[in-house]
Amino acid sequence: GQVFRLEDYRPSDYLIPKTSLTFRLHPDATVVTADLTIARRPGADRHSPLILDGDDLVLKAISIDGALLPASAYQATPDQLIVASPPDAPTFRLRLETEVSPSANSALMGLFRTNGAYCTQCEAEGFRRITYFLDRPDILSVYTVRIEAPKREAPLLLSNGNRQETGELADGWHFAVWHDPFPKPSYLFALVAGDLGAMHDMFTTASGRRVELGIYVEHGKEPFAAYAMDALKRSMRWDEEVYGCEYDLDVFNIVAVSDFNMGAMENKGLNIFNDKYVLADEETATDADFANIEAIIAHEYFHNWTGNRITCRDWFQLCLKEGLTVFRDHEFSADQRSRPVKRIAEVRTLRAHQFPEDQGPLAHPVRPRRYREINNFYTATVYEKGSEVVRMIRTILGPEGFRQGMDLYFQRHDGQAATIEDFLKAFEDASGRDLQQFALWYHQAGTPNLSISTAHDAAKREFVVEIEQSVPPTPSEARKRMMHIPLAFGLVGRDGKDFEHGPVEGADVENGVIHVRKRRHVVRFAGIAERPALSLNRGFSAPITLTVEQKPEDLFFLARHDSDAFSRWQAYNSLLTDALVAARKQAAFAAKLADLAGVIAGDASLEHAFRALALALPGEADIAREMARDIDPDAIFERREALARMIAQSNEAAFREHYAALAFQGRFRPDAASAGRRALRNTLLDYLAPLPGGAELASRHFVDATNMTDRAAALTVLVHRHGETNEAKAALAAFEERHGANPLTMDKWLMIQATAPGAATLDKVKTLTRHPGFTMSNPNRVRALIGTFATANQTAFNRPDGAGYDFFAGVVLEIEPRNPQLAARLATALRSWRSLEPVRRAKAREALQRIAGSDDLSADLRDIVERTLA
Ligand code: BAL
Ligand code: ZN
Repeated sequence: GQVFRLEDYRPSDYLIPKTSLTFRLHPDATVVTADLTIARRPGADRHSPLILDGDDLVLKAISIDGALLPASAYQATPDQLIVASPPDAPTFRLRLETEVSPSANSALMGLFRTNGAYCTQCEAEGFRRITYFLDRPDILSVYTVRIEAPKREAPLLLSNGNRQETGELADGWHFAVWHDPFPKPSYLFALVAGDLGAMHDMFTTASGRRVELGIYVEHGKEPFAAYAMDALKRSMRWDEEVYGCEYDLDVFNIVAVSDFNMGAMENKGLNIFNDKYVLADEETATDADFANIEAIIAHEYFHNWTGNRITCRDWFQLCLKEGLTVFRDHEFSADQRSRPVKRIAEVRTLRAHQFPEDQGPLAHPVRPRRYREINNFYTATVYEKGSEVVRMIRTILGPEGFRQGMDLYFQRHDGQAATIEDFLKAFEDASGRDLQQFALWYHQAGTPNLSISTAHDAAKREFVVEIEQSVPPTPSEARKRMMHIPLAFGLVGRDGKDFEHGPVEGADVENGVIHVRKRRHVVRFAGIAERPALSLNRGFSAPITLTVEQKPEDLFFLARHDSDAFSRWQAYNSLLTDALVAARKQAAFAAKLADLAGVIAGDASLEHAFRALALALPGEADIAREMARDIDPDAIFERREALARMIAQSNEAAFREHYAALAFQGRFRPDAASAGRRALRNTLLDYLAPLPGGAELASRHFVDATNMTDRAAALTVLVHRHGETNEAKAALAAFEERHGANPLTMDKWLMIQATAPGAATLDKVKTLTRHPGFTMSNPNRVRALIGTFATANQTAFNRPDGAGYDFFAGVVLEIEPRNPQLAARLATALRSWRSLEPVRRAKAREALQRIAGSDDLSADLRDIVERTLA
């Protein structure tokens, strides 16, 4: 396939200042009329042809300035429309008529049907499946959209912007006209038509603009939108208070649909959501679902300024909107919930998703330089590492400098399609800082490592920290340059307070941050009388790995006393990881770990959620990542179980007592504190489950549960630890009986079974593909059953006989013709195949080769498997 390169960017010779669209909706034959005002870009060649993008289109009619175009004047294929000699006038009108079939559109890109409604998804290149267009993000156009449909079938007609006109038509049809005054790229176009229920509210912006808010859902689901609506209003207020960003239209609508490839989409004034990230109540959604809804509602809303008002010049700049907007939603959640708990959760996610990507065959820079299929670059690197890079800019500039940089970015680039260079320049100009070396974070792939050793000289009262930087090679980047790494730190004294140090030599150190810029630094801190415990990468100031020569007693000390909550969590987590990776046999070490678990579980000065996160053992995939090669998932599973049992046994009485004390009878609340209490109690249940009476305890927890968080946690414990018992079978049946009619809740039922450890789960998953609630045509179902099996079931997916991979390859190939994007995303589950032990490695490669060798692969899936095998 074609490779697109950053250095090949050229502005288009033509612009489309105005776009008028008319949709006459029909399930199999929707007629789309596009009336485009086209202008030649000043300075462009007068003789250049007009070349518009298409994808799978049928052209029905074409005219320019009112005159039909003779066949000799243009060339139309499903993928392209070329007008060889467009009029030599400053502007002209091109009118196109295309016909598309929403019901035949199973790829869920362009205009498609979901639950009887019409819906669009245009990012990144879906608009060209609706009409021929300059479908690239630097073509900003003002849209007017007229939608016509039978009133009975589609009483609701929505598009971007403000509603301008509505009216009746013959034969029971009606229409609505929407106008969006803000020029936007085609990927932000959206249309929804159907018969949906609504929840309405109002928001008054800081300057007094009254905004009508609407959330549209399936009839009967309106009450499930209440939490999302509340999150939306809090997001709107937060963006005003923290960034001075106000909403700019008279309406803001959100539509929840059940068939959607992405989590959600930020179309101007009309966000479209996967219903999983809108619908919630205590009976159907877990605390994690509530937190995700809050974060994603905020994320899509925040795109209005970072993505929509300022968009991307080209798709290489995707992180310009995504990394920045993830950073903004992270900060929003931190402000709404608990900052340290949120930070720990972010880092766990980054390590679980981005680190393996950065350390495997699909590694790419935050701003890639080339792609074959842009859909495959909506990655953890672009999103999550992209957010970490923005966070580092704030660390380097300080909060005020960062805000000044953001203000300048908004002021300079509002209404434009910008680049990462523009973004960095705004921070450089606002702060006077040089970010040239820092910019490598955007250009260079791979997770940097800092290797650190320390020495203390009591006579000289000097503490010396030696730092060595390395950046591992990644595909097509063998040699790396040294990065600018802001390393937050503390020198912790015996009283738990940070030492005030004297002058520092060997690196720039300011506000508790060492600026690592070279391969090697020897940093000398004067005025340190006693050997401190070194607390490093506080708050996870840089997305790196650390190799530290550190005494375990320092980590035990930091786990109790570090003033930085993240680092306290990190210290204990490092000890657990050590115990799991090195399988330290010293009983004394393990006993100290278990003691500390008891202390953390009962420490009332710590938030419940923090305690739950600290007690959660590193996952099997986390341990595998630390081991890096020759991974045997069964051995990792056994070690992890053994450590969990040891911690539980030595704290049994205390854990039972805390578990009982955390029971709560009051009214359900989804807030962070209540969720934290449930999280800790459910973590303790997981520890107690393998002990005598565990199945009965979990069964009682299940029966007594008054909300989905507790019910799902108990079901997980029963199915994963006591799967063969009557208690587990009864609970599965009771869950199905209670929630069988709600697909989103049944996704949890599928997911819990798909992640049960052990080889036998494979057959269970195969059986579940035939369950009436499962279908390969809904992305959420596929991700719940197949996606979690492949990404979160280390033992069953990685069966040494290769049967897990083989089944998986078959499913990927089955989904591929229907929905290439979903198939490609699933296939990334095999990206770490090279780190497996030789037997599994060979089997995984066979599965990848089987996919690669199949005929007619889509560009999406071919790109993933070829890079994975390269
Ligand atoms: N732009 C795609 C969905 C999102 O990141 O908001
Ligand atoms: Zn986004």
